[in-house]
Amino acid sequence: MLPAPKSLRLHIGLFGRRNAGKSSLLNAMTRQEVSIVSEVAGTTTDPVEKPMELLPLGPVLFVDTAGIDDAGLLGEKRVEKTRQVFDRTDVGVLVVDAGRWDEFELGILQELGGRGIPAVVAFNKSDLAGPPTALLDQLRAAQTPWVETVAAEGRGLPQLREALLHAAPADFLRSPPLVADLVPPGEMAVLVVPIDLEAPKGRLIVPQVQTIRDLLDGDAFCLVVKERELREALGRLNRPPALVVTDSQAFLKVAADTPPEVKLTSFSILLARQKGDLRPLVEGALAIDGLRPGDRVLVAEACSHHPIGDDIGRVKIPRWLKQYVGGDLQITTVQGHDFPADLADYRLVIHCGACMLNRREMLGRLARCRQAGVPIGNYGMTIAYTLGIFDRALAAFPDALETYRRLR
Ligand SMILES: Nc1nc2c(ncn2[C@@H]2O[C@H](COP(=O)(O)OP(=O)(O)OP(=O)(O)O)[C@@H](O)[C@H]2O)c(=O)[nH]1
Ligand SMILES: [Mg+2]
Repeated sequence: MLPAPKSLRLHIGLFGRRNAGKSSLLNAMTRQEVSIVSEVAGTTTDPVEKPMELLPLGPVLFVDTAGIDDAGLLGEKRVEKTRQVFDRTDVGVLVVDAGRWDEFELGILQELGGRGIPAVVAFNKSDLAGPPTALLDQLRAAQTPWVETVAAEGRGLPQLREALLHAAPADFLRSPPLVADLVPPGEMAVLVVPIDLEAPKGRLIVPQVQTIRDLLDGDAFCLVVKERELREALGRLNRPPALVVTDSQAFLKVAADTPPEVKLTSFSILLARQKGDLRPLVEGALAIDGLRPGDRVLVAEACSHHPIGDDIGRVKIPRWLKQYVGGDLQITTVQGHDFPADLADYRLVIHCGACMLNRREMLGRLARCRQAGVPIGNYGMTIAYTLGIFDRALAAFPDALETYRRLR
């Protein structure tokens, strides 16, 4: 895969007075010595650019700038260069020096605000001094997000990452394709849709409908069958489909009835890719091996459907996990927008495909799990893993498969 071109990266500009720690923050975020750091005010003169993959946001470009409280002739030139950076900034980070706040800081916020650029305030050197409470009240009233950091020690960086995720403009978080990239125009996908007790009367559920729509948008064909009819339906095709997508509850039967050379995945895996990122979810699936009887597991479901019968989140996944672990587990289920702020007690989180969440919210949950050091898996991936068909379920996604091979 080619690295993302610069133009597609979220440009994050670092602004603030000289010596506030802008370059130190950049180096801490990238874990590299990208910019020169020194106690001499005015160390950075020209803007320094650094592309990186900032999880969970994706490809970004940091732009470190010269402090713009500069005086003198050389200062004017630096200020001019820094001003140009505003023109290409998608999100601005105002780096504040040990709580020091006057018209410079206010001016930067106004500059960003006037251009409609979202801002995050990083109160750096918070080991020396924090922000005054009156200022925090003002920021709160203006709905300006802020975090406290100690760049030199890497403190506050996960919080800064999450604040950047929330501040990023919506179109940067535009979702990757659901399925159309996996099925070329003129090729066929077979969708396996069990009609069980939980299937709503007279209609299909959101992931199924969205998959059909995406295939049509991509000029592909699609054939929709129940799991019982799959083998017969495949037998009637005069060439194999490009992809079989199943409800993950029918994974085992569908894997048995689909020829091994045909790519196979589940609706919840397709959704998980579109709404989030499959790579951390691979780690989550592997973490099942580390579960022990008595461990706490959080099952998170984005929709608020009324569970009946053998509900996947409440009955089936808990049952499969307990069988796999060989003992009881303490399972908590949350639905809708509920997601605990404190994840520290959980050994594992298992999430649905998140068709009812937007990408920002799902990426935020991935970030929160990462920050808490708690692995997060996905319904379909968990089921595929426990059934021993993980390779097959990931075959359509080279990135995720690569992560799996590396971690295994
Ligand atoms: N105590 C403390 N010192 C810090 C922190 N972050 C940076 N510093 C120190 O502050 C000084 C300035 O850091 P830089 O990263 O060069 O600051 P800058 O904002 O890039 O400065 P210019 O490029 O001159 O505008 C250096 O001596 C850093 O080691 C922090 O969180 N706490
Ligand atoms: Mg600098």
